[in-house]
Amino acid sequence: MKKKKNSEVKQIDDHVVDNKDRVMTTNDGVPVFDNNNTLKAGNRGPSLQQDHIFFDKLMHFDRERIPERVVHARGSGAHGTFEATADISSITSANFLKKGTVTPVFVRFSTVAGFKGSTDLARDVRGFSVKFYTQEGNYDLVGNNIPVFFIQDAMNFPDVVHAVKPEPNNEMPQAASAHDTFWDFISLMPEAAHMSIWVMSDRAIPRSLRMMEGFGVHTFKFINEAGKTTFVKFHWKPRLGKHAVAWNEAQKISGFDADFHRRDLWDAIENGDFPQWDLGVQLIPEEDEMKFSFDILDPTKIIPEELVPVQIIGTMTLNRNPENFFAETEQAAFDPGRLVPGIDFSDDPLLQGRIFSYMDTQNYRLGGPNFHELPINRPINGKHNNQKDGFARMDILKGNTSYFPNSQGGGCPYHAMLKGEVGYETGKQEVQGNKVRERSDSFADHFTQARLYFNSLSPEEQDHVINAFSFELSKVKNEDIRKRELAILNQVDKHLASSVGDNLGLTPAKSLDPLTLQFARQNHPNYPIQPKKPEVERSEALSMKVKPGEGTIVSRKVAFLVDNGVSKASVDKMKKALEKEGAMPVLISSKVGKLTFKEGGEAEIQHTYLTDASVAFDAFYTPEGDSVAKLAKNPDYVQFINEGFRHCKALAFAKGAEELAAKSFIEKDAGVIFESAGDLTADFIEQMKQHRIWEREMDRKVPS
Ligand code: HDE
Repeated sequence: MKKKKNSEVKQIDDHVVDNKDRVMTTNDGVPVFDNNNTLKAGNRGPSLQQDHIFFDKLMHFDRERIPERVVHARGSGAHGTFEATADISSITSANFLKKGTVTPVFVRFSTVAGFKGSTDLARDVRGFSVKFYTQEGNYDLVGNNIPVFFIQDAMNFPDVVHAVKPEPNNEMPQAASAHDTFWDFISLMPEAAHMSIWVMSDRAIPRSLRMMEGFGVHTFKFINEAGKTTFVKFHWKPRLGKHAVAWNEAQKISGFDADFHRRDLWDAIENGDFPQWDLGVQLIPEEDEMKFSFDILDPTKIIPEELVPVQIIGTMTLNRNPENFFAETEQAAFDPGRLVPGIDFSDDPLLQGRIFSYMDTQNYRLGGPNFHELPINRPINGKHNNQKDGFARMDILKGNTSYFPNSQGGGCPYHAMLKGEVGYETGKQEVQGNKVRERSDSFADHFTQARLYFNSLSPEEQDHVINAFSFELSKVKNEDIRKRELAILNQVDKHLASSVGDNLGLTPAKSLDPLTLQFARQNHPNYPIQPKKPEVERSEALSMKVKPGEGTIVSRKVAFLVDNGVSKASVDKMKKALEKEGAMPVLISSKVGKLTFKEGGEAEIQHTYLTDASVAFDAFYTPEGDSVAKLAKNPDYVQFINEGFRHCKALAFAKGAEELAAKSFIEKDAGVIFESAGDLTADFIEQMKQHRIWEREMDRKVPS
């Protein structure tokens, strides 16, 4: 793939090592004569202490591992660019947001709870970290794919993480929140109610990293040239729409391809299907800080788009895979404290706690304070200061002055104010108050927005939330915890609580559990506090259901279920139509290698019923031909289409293959397209655009 040489790419390329046509050397560059045999006294004798070449190799190997991230350990990264497309210069002085400016970025998506090698399809929040290499230094927008958080104050962060991670005695379960310690914590923290409904919704099992939204979560501040503050919430809106898999699918994908999301992102970029997101902002004038029924500093709250619309200010395109996972994705150090002029923190107490943690953890994880010098972390505009030494220092500072002020070094590096240049300036803010460990009662309404989210979902999405809570709480062994959580759900929505209760054989209590109340009163002595009337009770933007007439099938994978003797004409007709819409047909047959067509000629098969699973595809097409008789006898084929049906995906059958539907549980139904009944290709594409045919799910489950 042709590489675009922006300054970040150049900075990385300068460090790329290519071993092609090179002799192997030690780490000191000494050519290695024999890389197979250690030095021994006689060819059957003991190894010699003087084998420096072997020690050089083993010493490096022994130290290849670094601590994985304590959270968000599992991640996938990509390079790209961000282009600012709107004039917001009256709101922020941020240089990279000036209309028309193009800035290199590196993005890392992650799950939160699982270890580095865990499955991509865990039910979990996804991290959405973006490093902008701006001309005024690096800016990191370290967000998630869910716009709210479990807790309101940074003090509770290690606790929520300990609760969700595998339990400390037996280190189980991996990458899963369905266990006692997590729900014990959540059921004692009513502030987690809102986020827990998001995590139990389809948002927590995205179809693709390319098909999820991103959120800055906290309220931040924009500062303009005159020093005026505007509060801001950040949103990433995916051009491919927001989509999920079904929970039953997620569990199976985890078995078939634990790298499902990583592979999908990698392949899309390699294929030139560059994923794109628009960056949106919700702007709140400083004077309106206290205007809403909720506190904009509370990270368990969204600002509904109906109240403050999202304005698009730029587009991000990911167009280059890393050369090396460790050097780039693993060593990338993100830090929400890393701001550029024109952007500032708000007083959100969760955000304030993050300002310390990231720098601290990078120092530990990357082995000392010089991690900024790793190619992936270096600012492209250069770093000039008097900091020096430390493990693995790479910059070689010229001259004999490393202090300020100095005269010997010409007073350099000088600070921006001395020459009237732009430097980072914190927005002015009047601050008053006693030193206290307290929480504002404006943070005490824990259920109104949880209800807003649940009410904004379609009936199918609500059903998924109910099923997810039922699954998770069924896995909880302690019945007191189940009851406590049910009581919380009952505060949110009666239907939600009673449906989950039915599945657990429990009747939800009317009020919060005394233990939950006791903990809530530690933060708010008068809890529960009468909530303010919400401005909106439903927000369309929160549902993921595709609206009629919308939707795209770009980059969707369609399984063409074939075998030797399949009709080329029947394959090609559908292939052409799908490729025109940007979808990806994939031929699946009984073995890899050559596939012979009915009309003669061959195709190369890379995917088989053996290696691939129905859950990895978005839709299914069975072409006609002599293959039909073979497929009729192939249980793996029948499993493929049954499962596709169960997961509400579109299925198309060419005229001569229609009888195959009857071999499974599939009948004439929504999203099941028979060529004899209409326009095969157009109908198929129309159904695929909806992402799923959810109506089929409610009452037409089939075994698979
Ligand atoms: Fe993080 N978080 N976090 N977090 N977080 C980390 O930093 C932390 C929070 C998020 O792709 C760690 O480099 C505290 C909210 C992402 O490399 C650590 C608090 C949001 C990533 C850390 C929070 C996030 C991290 C672990 C509460 C959404 C992955 C490794 C006060 C807005 C970054 C690391 C990447 C990673 C601390 C809460 C997002 C320990 C103390 C809220 C996307 O520093």
